[in-house]
Amino acid sequence: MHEEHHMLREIRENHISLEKIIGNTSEIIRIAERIYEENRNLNKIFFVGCGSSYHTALYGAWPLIHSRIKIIVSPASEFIFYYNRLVEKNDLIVGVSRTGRTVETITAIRSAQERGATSVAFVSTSEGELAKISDVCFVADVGKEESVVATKSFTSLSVALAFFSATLSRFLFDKSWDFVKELRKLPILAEQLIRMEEVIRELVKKAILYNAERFILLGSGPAYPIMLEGGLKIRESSYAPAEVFHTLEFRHGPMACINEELMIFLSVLKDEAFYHSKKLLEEIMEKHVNMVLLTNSASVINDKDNKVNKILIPDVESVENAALLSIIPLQFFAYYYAVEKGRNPDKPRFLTKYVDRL
Ligand code: F1P
Repeated sequence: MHEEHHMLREIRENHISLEKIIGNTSEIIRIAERIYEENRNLNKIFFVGCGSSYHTALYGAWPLIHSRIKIIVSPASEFIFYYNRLVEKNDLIVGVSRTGRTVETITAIRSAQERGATSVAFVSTSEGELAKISDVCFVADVGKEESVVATKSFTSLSVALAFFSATLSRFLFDKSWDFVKELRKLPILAEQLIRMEEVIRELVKKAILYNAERFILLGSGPAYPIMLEGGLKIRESSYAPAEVFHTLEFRHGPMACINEELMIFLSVLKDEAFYHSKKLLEEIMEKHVNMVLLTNSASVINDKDNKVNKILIPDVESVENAALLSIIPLQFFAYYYAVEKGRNPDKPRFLTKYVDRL
């Protein structure tokens, strides 16, 4: 029965589409080269998208956020209403969209073009309008994605965009990124996580047993957009409230919401935030909350009584890749939780594959 859902099949295909993207980086390098050559006085870069594609924009802009160039990442709608005023001739706009048909993203690209900006599209099909109107376009070959809920297209477009940003930052500032060197490992590591499907299914059964009805997801740095995406997967496929915060923001209000119905997903990855995320983890543990820890550090907690559910992310060197991989267990969780709740995750109520009205 579960096998019939597109969403499940598509989560299981994450590694295949990642393999295709990583085998096609020369095309992305060509695009970055062209942008660099034709825009020597590049001033600002806007990244826009909606829903999952907005999360891709946030994750994919990360390498450039650490540069001297001005970066503005926003939902495409916010760009149309506010940020487009800031666009000038030497600016670049990057629009992300799985379908290339989302009205806000198309409108954002058009309005930036009218103000003289160069536009790049990251899409998963050349058939949408976005591919046709953009100055440059990268089409990620993710194969068919039939579920309304984006899964493998999210991982592929996110890797493609982050690689593009890292390549541009190499041309512009001679900066190299460790996550780029590790990209080749991603498909195999994704496959390792896909093999954890049964573990996640058990975790969902526990969540049902605990009466978990609400979720909070916490992450920082490049894991923040990934947790945003995990929260969206839960909301879209099961309609359960799933809020997402930057990790330490939890102490600034959300902490008051702890109750028996809550389950917290906390990402603790080995980076600058590690020590502080670990301290928050200990603090939450004292409050006896249902918790799932997503970590690439097996020894992060002393949990002899096995009170905390742990999902071990393969130990890659770069936090960017560890963060990205974390979405796979979250996709499985969202899927199985939805099925347990009697929902059809392929066709969430009131949702369509893309929005065509403003
Ligand atoms: C954007 C999006 C999807 C979401 C929903 C509505 O689509 O927000 O992420 O799942 O179906 O549209 P796109 O611009 O990436 O095609």
